[in-house]
Amino acid sequence: MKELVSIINVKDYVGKEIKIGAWLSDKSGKGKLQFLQLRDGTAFFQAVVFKPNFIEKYGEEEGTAKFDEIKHLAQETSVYVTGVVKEDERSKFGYELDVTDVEVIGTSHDYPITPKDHGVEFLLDNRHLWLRSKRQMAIMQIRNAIIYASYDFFDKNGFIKFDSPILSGNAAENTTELFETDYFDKPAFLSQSGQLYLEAGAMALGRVFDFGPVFRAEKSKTRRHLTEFWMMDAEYPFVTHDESLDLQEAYVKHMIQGVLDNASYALEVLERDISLLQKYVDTPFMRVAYDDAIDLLQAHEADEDTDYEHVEHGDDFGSPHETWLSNFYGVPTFVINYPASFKAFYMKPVPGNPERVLCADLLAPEGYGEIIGGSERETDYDVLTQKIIDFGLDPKDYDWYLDLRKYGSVPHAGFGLGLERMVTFMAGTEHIREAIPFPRMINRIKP
Ligand code: ATP
Ligand code: AMO
Repeated sequence: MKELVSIINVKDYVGKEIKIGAWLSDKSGKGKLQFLQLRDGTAFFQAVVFKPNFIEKYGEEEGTAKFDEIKHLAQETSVYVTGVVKEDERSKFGYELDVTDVEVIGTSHDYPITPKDHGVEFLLDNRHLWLRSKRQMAIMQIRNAIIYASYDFFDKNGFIKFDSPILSGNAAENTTELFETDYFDKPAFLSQSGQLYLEAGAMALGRVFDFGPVFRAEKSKTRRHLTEFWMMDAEYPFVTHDESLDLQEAYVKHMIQGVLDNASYALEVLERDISLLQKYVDTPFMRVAYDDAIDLLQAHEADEDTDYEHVEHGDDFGSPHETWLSNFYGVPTFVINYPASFKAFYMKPVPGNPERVLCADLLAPEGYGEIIGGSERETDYDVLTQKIIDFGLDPKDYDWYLDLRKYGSVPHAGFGLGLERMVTFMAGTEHIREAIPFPRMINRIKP
């Protein structure tokens, strides 16, 4: 069989006859012409079927029969299409395929997702098919580019991939969003973050990272929350929090550049502003103290364009505050030194200011909100034990974690990036549900 060419590569075959394996996503035309919209997962592309060419090649009877068969192909029929690649400005792709043969592989009937607009609940019910759309293909390609850029970044910066468990005997972040399961008559929890295990990894192997699914029983519906999402977590010893911010900035820039370099077709499909993304790579990120962010929010809360509630120093931000700040700053911005009161137990206090902790959330620009949470970790055994008690947790559950402070405790820091938040930001999508193949949300676990 003739070797198949991926649609994304057809530009390398101008003037040549090629064969592609694809699905028919749409079809139009009349009379002697049929336009086939083909997709193969790498890109979408138009093939043109011209009846006189078929008659010339196969004779009147066979040529007409072949042309008529093509005319009646249903959406999502799978086909091998052979044709000659031609440059054509009228085609959105810049190229077209002048078809010489179409071979049906699998038929299709009454495909539910027609080219008209469908409601989002209908599309989510049909997520297994919705993934075939051009936009969803583009988002998944961006997701892939981010994952590859992440591995590349950590590898180049001396990090080892260290896999933390999914089933755990203790909470990592908070106890309100835990999924509990039965583990041979004892309670176990699905991981909310690999961080605590990564800290053990950092004391054993130095720079470590982990990339895997995490689970949070998020009770509310927002456009930024899933109940199952993928987290890129990193941890490293002998580092201060400022140095950690430098690394996070370099990491985010590396991912953006990776998307620009390796997912340009997807960015084009999504009509993402390339120059804006390039600006984020070329401009230093901002660093703003939490208390300054509160002052800013307070100063603007009476403005016409704000729709957030009043916040006091010491309050957590709500999504509307994050959205506003993230729009205001215009470039990715670290908000640092949040109040200890609503952050996790393992964070180290700011020297001389025990009410604030050495942590940062990275807010993406354009209203996308938080994409990274990170901190310098508490290193003192007694202080950490007391913090665990103050948070209403049982130090016995954390004995192994406390051991890390008993045997050669060192300053260390780390951070976690929510992959789907990054995908949403890069793809410029409205809602996080499109950033993962099969989204899990409060009311949705199927398909
Ligand atoms: P995220 O913050 O986005 O949940 P996180 O795990 O770091 O990630 P927190 O630090 O606990 O969460 O919360 C920070 C902010 O995130 C909250 O102030 C709020 O803006 C938003 N947020 C968190 N959980 C929810 C939720 N379930 N619904 C709406 N907004 C939320
Ligand atoms: P944090 O709780 O801030 O930090 O989570 C890290 C990042 O995970 C993403 N995220 C989510 N994405 C989708 N759906 C959700 N429900 C959701 N919740 C969080 C966000 C967030 O910035 N252990 C620390 C990390 C560390 O310090 O190493 C942690 O889990 O992008």
